[in-house]
Amino acid sequence: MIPATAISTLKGLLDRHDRFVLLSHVNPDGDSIGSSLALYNYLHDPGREVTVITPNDLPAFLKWLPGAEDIIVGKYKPEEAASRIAAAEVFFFLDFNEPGRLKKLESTVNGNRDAYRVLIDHHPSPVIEAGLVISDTSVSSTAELLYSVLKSLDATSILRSPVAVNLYAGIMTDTGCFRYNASHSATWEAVADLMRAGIDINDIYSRIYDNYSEHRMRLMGFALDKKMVILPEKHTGYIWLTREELERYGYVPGDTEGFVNLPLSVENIRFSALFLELGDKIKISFRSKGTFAVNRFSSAYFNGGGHHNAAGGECTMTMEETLKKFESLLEDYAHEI
Ligand SMILES: [Mn+2]
Repeated sequence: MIPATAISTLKGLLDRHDRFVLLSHVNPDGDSIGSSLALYNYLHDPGREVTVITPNDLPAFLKWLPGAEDIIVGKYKPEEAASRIAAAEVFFFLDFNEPGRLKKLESTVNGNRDAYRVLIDHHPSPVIEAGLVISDTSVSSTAELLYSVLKSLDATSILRSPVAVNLYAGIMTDTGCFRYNASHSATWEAVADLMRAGIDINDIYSRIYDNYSEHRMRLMGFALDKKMVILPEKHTGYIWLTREELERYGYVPGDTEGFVNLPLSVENIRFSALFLELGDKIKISFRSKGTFAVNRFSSAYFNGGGHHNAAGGECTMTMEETLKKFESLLEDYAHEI
């Protein structure tokens, strides 16, 4: 339940202000884009200036979402992003709670001290300072949390298709099509409600998941056949891809989306990781099933964090050293996994 005081604060902000900037995190995923665009479509009104800004580009499989064509990508249009941010009266931070995830936009956002800040997120331990914090780690996704917020603001709002399609896309992608973080009945009640808006869930699924490039499918085949390491005694599996291998398959950001989950489909595997050589670092994703807290593991050893069963991290060592470090840590953690 969203506290009544939060809803009345939001109502006041929407009544008093006209310029809203909705901020998404770097490498935006389905939840951050779905949430931003749902709120964008909800707020959209001739009397208002509502802008969705992302630090870098969104993956191609999200570009069809209603309103996506209006998103300003900071990396491509830094001046336009900066002027909208400077003019904003209200910022919404959606699906992240750590200011560094804005990358270069962070200092621009911090330059506007007058704008009211609203945080809507489901990650643990928010560090963004905001006048209004709507944070709940028990929900499946920011989109589900935003669904409750919009429903409390105006019960009919979510019955508008552009809002409902985006909320559904956020919930669907953040739960891996309802395979994880979807064990609360409230998630399914939200989905049932969104379906009453007349959205076509098969079409949304297909546009997001049956929309991969040929080279991405071949990269996945290569990763599974040649680059997946399964350690049955450690209940762990991981995939590692070097820069050269990614380039060979014409890698573009988003291509490895979901790869980290693949080892979890192997019997008795409860902990999985994906190591990608990107930029001057090894970017890491972790997933687990059950009690093993990958966010704590990542923050302790790989400079990252996230959720209990899904986290990110990074390492400045070489791929070989990173994998060696990871495998030696598994010795210590085998009993917990
Ligand atoms: Mn999320």
